[in-house]
Amino acid sequence: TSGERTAKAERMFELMDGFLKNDPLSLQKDILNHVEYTVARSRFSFDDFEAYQALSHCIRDRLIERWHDTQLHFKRKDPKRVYFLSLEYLMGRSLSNSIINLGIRDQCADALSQLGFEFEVVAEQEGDAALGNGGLARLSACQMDSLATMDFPAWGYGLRYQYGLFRQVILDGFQHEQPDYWLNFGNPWEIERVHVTYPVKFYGTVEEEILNEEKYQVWIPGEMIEAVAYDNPIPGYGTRNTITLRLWAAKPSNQHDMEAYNTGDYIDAVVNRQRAETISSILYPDDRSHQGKELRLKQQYFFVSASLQDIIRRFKDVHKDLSQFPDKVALQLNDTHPALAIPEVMRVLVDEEHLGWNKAFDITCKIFSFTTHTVQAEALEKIPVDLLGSLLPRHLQIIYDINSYFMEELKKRIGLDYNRLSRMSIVEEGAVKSIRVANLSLFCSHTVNGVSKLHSELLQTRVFKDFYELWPEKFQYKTNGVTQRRWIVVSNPNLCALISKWLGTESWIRDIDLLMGLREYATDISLHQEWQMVRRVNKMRLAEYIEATSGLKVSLDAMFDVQIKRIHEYKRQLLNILGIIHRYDCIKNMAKDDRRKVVPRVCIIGGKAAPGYEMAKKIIKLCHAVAEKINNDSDVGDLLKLVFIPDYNVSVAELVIPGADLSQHISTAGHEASGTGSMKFLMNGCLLLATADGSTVEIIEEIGEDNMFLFGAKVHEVPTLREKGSTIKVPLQFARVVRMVRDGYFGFQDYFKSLCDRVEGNNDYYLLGSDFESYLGAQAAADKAFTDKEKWTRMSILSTAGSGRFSSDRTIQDYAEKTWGIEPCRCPL
Ligand code: BZD
Repeated sequence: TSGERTAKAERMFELMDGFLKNDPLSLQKDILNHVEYTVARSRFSFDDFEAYQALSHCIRDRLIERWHDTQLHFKRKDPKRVYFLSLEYLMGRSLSNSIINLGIRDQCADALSQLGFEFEVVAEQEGDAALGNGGLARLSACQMDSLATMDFPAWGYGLRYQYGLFRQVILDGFQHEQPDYWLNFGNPWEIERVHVTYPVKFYGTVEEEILNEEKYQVWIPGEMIEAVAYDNPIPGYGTRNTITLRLWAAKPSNQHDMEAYNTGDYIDAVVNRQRAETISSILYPDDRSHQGKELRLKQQYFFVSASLQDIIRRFKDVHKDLSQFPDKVALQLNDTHPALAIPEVMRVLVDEEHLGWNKAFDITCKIFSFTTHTVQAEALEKIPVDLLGSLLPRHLQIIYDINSYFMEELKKRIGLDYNRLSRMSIVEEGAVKSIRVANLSLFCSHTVNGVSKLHSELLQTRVFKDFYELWPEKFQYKTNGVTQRRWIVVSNPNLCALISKWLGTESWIRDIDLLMGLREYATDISLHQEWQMVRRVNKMRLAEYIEATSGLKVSLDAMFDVQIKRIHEYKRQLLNILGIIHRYDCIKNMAKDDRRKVVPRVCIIGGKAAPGYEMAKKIIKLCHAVAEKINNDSDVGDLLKLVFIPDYNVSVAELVIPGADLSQHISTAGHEASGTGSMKFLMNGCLLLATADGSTVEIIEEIGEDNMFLFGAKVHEVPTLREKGSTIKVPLQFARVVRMVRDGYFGFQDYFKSLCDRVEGNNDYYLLGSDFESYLGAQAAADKAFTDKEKWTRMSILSTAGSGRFSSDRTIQDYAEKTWGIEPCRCPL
């Protein structure tokens, strides 16, 4: 009876001694217990890493308590849930973040210090979880933090890659990639769910079957692989809610075993089994091109199929009738990567649940929403039909069926405009017949979101113009955001304390709009002093890191000028480097006396190039070649330094961003869908030097042009400039710096030739030449502002004060209301 069950539960809770306690003494006991029994080291001798392991297990225990309660609460309340489907998550480190969100940072620091350890040192033992490439993947991580903090009933689904994003090693200035076998040292943040497994099918054939006089398609698969769940609890801040990020790993299915016994070829059978695991073994490191590789497609379907089985099972635990599915479930596609979920839902509803096609399609279109993260039409994913037909024959049929229906609907709207029909078709009839995944996602989702206002306009007027004209109501946008928990509270504790002190509350950590309150003190001299002090300490920390990684000593009085992000031609790291060459050239040609007027700079660049992206790799090499020259030139001294920070990742960002005075976001207008790095710098009071691209347009709306250094062609000017091509007059300085590279001033003349070709005449697609003068102007304005300490500090305070709109809390609130239709479901304390 239920009375007996309650009594039993109470008795067990008593035996457990209630919930774990968070006072420093209890924490010490728990840490020592984990040292002894989990890490299996002696409590008399353990090092920083073992202390990290033990503390992590203490925190994990506490997360699990809250996580259980949250899941139980969701189950009882049965609210509509959102399922966030993403192939990539860049979580970074978990320890500090979890401790902050649990609200026990001081207690943990105390406990450690009484055991003879230092919190910061222990936290630094942790490696990054880097299951993603760049902005898209870090955005997923920020959004998970907001979903948990804001009590939304949400699940994240993804893949548990054994190898995360490669480690970047620089040898002689060249990038080399090393595998990131991140699970080597164990991962305390995941919980293996050996019993949560689903079979995922591949290959085979489709046969027709007749059941009760109805025809059904039956997929007879040729291969079966098992998906095992690994749960990563995601704690919210200031709430008990702790949600799940469920990542799937591939393991061989037991079905294979039967064959092995039959054939008697034991060794081969086992080796074959092993191969199954390759599906989740490696993250694709390319964030631009889609190569139509079978393994990638397998990853996508593997992840989608396991997630949907899990989601449908959870739904069916409580509900019988699948027509209620849209009332209880929202499925969010993070870019087109999980779009196979669309034909998969159709397959389950039609082939397995035996719903009629129309009914199934109606349900499907009500549950999916889709967010795109790109601007370039060329970057849109395509799946070769042959590949899809062999790997997922039934899904190909379903996509064809959807497309026929789509074409019929279209003809009703636009008649026989064949050009337009073929542009909009889900199937592309080209040299390689392919599926246009974006078109599939657009047609079958109720909502498509852009990631900034400008991006959304470009989607409507260029990339998805045809669709927008017919279904304008589907188009929304949600400007990206980042979580202030990680990007201020965890990574910049001094600034965090300062903000709380001046606002007289810590509430801004959950309610970011309160940051605006800082505007009131933007000219207050005592805030200025404290603000400058915090910034200086952060610069010191960064300078130490630079010295440790590159041996270079940098002056704290110099302006720290940072550009960190993936290396791409459109992001124009090359423009930055050419600007640095120009600065160097100017210093060299100056009279000694004039050099005193130069504002000293430390230019910091960091980022990874996709392994097959030749131009990006050349840009990294050029940066090193130029640094070599400048940093060893005694004429220049502290006036100019150039540092490349190797192996840029989330935890490097946490260190670099708080120490930056100026940061660069200088993509050619119209190419950066949003950009989220800028938001992190903004929150930390770093001034921006930027083009009017992506989210910068909205940052201008918040802080005003006066508080940043804006330059470059505007979006609407770009097409004309491109048409003009080589007839544009590029400034002499530009020709000169390119010439220096061409002539071998920095060595490697042959190697850099193609890079120089890329930015001259008609080839200058990203408009480095035509933007150069205005870029130098913005740089000069930054120099001038930097010499006026008061002005700079005011701009810095106003940047932080104006960053509220760029919290992922706001993004998620918007999604919840306008796209997913979900409400908070807060677990009682
Ligand atoms: O997504 C990025 C955009 O370039 C940024 O402008 C934007 O701010 C962020 C978040 O919306 N896109 C990516 O990061 N894309 C990828 O990483 C990616 C990965 C695999 C395949 C294709 C693209």
